[in-house]
Amino acid sequence: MKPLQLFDPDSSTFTYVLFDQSTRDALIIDPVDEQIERDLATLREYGLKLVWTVETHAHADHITSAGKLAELTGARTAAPVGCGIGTAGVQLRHADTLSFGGETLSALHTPGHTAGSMSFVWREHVFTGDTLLINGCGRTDFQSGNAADLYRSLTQVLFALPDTTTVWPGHDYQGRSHSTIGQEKAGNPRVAGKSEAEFVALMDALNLPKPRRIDEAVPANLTSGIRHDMDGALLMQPRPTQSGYAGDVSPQLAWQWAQAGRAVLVDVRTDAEREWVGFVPGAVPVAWKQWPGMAMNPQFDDAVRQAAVGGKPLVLLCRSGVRSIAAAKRATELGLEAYNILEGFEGDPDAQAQRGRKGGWRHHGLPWRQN
Ligand SMILES: N[C@@H](CCC(=O)N[C@@H](CS)C(=O)NCC(=O)O)C(=O)O
Ligand SMILES: [Fe+2]
Repeated sequence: MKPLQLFDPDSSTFTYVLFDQSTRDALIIDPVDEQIERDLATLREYGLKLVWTVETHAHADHITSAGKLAELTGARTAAPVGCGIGTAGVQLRHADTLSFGGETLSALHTPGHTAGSMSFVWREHVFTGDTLLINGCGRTDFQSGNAADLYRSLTQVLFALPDTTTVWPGHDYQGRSHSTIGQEKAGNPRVAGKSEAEFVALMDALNLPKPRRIDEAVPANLTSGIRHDMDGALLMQPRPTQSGYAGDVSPQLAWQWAQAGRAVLVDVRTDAEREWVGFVPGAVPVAWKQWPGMAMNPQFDDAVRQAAVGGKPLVLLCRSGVRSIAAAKRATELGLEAYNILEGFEGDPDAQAQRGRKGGWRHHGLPWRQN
């Protein structure tokens, strides 16, 4: 069984989709923001249900679509614990596994390109991110990179896999798609037959230009590609937008409005998410299920029309503010006054604190309940 390999020509990035052939549960590795429509179309074409988005590291050259994919498909997000991607729901450690249907992906900590970088093993395949590239390896001159660590990750972790293991890299800049551990061990010009000192000297002398998008990409990737307004928590006046809905409000302001009967809270997460993460008391539950390009959901239209009794404004919340914006736009199209709640509802604050994330409904001292 082989992974689906997808390519983003702008950043030369490979994205991989793995799935269980009978349950159709799928996992995506290193999805690229600009390719989200292609990836959603691929999932539809193969009849797959995305259950995990996984990052090999916090990328410097492109922005991930992990946060958006999670919002649109209900997938959970996973990233290496050492990468500082605080928004990822699961912080992976060496030897951790992720299940999709009856299939298992195993994490290998392979530092060097970045300190947190990981590779992932599935069956007879290894997804090496920017640790091992075909006839090359990731650079080590930025983002906590370290050439000696990379040498050890290559020679002691990846080259310890069976020679027949297929290598699926994070990038290729010369039109190649995959390799094997045996081929790379024998012929990779950066590392084959080289001592650690020789490898470090070679890496130190590369003098590569800085990636074009690094200043924009790294901060965005630390929040799974979703950029929050960090002032959101302090916003006690609605902030108007030009984006087709009335404005953004903080969770506190939304709650104040709801308590005072000035607005109706609408929770656009799915039933499964509400059960899993927690319920916001009094919020009208109506899932926003529209995938890009799909027809509108008439149930949503009916439910929000009913919720806006007496012309009351609606304040919409989801997990991280992607679906709630789309839903607020739709409610506005229906002639309703609709606001988006910044930062959404991420559940257990202790788990969030561990993930280094500051947002979330309960974090703001607002009530919630677990079923
Ligand atoms: N020209 C590319 C450079 C990309 C780049 O530096 N890629 C990193 C991975 S994030 C790398 O390790 N490249 C290895 C190499 O170029 O040898 C850009 O501007 O984005
Ligand atoms: Fe990279």
